[in-house]
Amino acid sequence: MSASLIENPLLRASPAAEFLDDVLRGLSSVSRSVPSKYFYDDIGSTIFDEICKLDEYYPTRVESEIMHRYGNEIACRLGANVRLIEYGSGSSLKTRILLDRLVDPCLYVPVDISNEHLSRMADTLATDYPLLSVAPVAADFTRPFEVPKGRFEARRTCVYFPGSTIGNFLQEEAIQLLADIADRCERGDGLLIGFDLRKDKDVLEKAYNDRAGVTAAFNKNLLHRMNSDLGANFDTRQFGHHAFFNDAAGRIEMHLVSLREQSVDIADHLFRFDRNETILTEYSQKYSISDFEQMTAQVGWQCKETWSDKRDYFAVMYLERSSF
Ligand code: AVI
Repeated sequence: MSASLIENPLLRASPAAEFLDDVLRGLSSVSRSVPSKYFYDDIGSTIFDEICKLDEYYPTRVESEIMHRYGNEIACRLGANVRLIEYGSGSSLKTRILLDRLVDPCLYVPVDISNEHLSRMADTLATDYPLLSVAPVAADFTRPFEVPKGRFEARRTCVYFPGSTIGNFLQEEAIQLLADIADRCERGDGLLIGFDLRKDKDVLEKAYNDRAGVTAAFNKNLLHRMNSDLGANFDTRQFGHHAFFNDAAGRIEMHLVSLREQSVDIADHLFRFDRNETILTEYSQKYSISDFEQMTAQVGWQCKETWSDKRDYFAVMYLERSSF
């Protein structure tokens, strides 16, 4: 079998009109916000890759360590001839650790909102794994999308959702997403998911306030993106990055802070900002293993095994679709 990249031109990421609607709605509400999925244009995805290399940003490093250490056990759990669907594939670096250990995977379907990033990654992967069929899907996985079947019958489907992206959803949204994933699966199909664990506030806050300012640039790229894609006129120097741990809610919150009183025009809508007024750009929920197990059990998932690191910073959980 030769390298196989299955084109899927009908499936496209969310269009600009949706971005505009979401921004106008988010900035018009009393507590202003912009959904964090809009971080990931081509530039934002590249900055995110830089975040993943930072000393302070432990999640990527620790999750990769877990995958290296327990990769064979994890691959055994998934079994041979699996159809692997990855939610939010980004650069698929952790996936390689899994692909290196899986026995004859039938099909790999990376799903990502950033079109350019996705097709570059899928090309490289198809070259590096010549026996693997790769079928990229450019889509917002919070909305319905179709998954190609592939040429060979898979023994089971496994959804891979690494990177603690689940933490970027409010709890009720996370539950809905886990229910949607369950709907796409049959009894016995799998979910392999990585999530960040609750830990010392100082460690958490350092991870989202790195000294080199990469996370600040990631946050502020949202303003650049609204300027370039929506014709907004944010003065990006007049907004600052603010990230802190909200202890009561158990999450990191990331905001853009207006550094002075100012007005911004977006598609003929004028938004006035007071000094110190903020736009919420991201939640990053930190879970305990038992909370996560309970949350997934509500929507038809049964936890089979969990792997974590020595300090209990991060967890990778394997679950199977049970009958309700
Ligand atoms: C993608 N997601 C899991 C990251 C996180 O840690 O919540 C996004 C991020 N935001 C700032 N740094 C990283």
